[in-house]
Amino acid sequence: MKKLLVTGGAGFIGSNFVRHVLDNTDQHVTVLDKLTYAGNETSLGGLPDERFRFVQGDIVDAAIVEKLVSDTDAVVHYAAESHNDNSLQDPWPFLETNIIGTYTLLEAARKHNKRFHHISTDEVYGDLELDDPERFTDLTPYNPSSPYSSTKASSDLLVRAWVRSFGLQATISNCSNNYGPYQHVEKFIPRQISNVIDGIRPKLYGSGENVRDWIHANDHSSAVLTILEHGRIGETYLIGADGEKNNKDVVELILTMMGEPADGYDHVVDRPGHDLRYAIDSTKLRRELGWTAKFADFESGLASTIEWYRNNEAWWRPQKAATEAKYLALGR
Ligand code: NAD
Ligand code: TDX
Repeated sequence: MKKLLVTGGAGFIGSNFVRHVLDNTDQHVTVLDKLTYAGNETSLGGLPDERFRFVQGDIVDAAIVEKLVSDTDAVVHYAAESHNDNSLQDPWPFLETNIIGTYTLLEAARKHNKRFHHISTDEVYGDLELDDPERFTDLTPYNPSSPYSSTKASSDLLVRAWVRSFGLQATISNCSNNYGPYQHVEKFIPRQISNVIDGIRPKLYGSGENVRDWIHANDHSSAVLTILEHGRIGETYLIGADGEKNNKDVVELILTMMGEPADGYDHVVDRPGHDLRYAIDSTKLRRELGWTAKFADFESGLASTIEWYRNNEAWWRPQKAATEAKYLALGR
């Protein structure tokens, strides 16, 4: 493969993957991104012109999708509406982008017989009890809770159907919660870091007992490239780095690392339908494809993420006030 089309490459994880590919391979990358409120072209600054191209456009637009897919060797599909809280306020953009957009890409990949990798989430499996000894595997039944996760589950099922019915050369990955630089300040970790910088007390939904399985975005990117290059067609790989932590512990860690008292946060009204716990068993990816996480130490990854937000206020500042205004209206 010489040419990759990366959808959603101006977002948090997509931009990380683009940098990872350009740094570690000789491939050429075209990004197709609508630049919604979540997209930021400056996340792709300083990339080599001769191997990188940015196209602003919508994955629901069949004409632009077909043109770009016909001119690539493989598609890596990150573009999505990605925030659970937004999906509870207005589900429609999630149906449009996550379902119709994925369908539009699949049809173009089918017509032009292109390799396809679909990026998805562990949220398609629903949630686990805190004491459940089992973790999610690719055999766990789908049981999504939110409009966001149900549209991601729908998109996964479309990919599976295109593999089985049309022989599409596709793989799927379902990853746990990512953290790292360039994440929108609507998400948990950057919201709390930027709150502390602004002298606002961090906001914990409900009791804060909810567990997320954290992985650094750099590890997600290396796993996706491994699957794209070596994954078996038709297979689903779960990506995780054994990073389970409850939200309360993460907030307290952020406060302590930023020199504030560990109890300097507020409990706010819970998210409706809030998933209790996610946990990934990534044995298949590790054993079959030999992938390992390099940034598995959460505390040092968090410290460098805090440092990045301190040093890159110009990147996140334009989004902060509007994001907090939306949360204020929800009482969160
Ligand atoms: P993000 O919201 O930061 O970025 C999404 C990007 O997609 C933005 O650049 C946006 O402009 C673009 N986009 C949205 N709608 C589009 C459309 N119709 N056409 C073209 N571009 C469009 O999201 P993220 O956190 O980087 O997530 C990327 C992918 O990874 C998503 O598919 C998400 O479901 C998946 N994922 C995320 C996480 C996580 O922890 N953030 C974990 C597992 C999987
Ligand atoms: O202010 C907050 N306070 C809080 O307690 C926010 C924004 C969140 N939370 C909680 C809710 C979750 O339990 O923190 C946890 C993480 O919240 P989010 O960052 O919104 O992530 P989550 O809902 O877990 O979903 C994320 O991981 C899976 C991504 O946003 C999804 O795109 C991905 O699929």
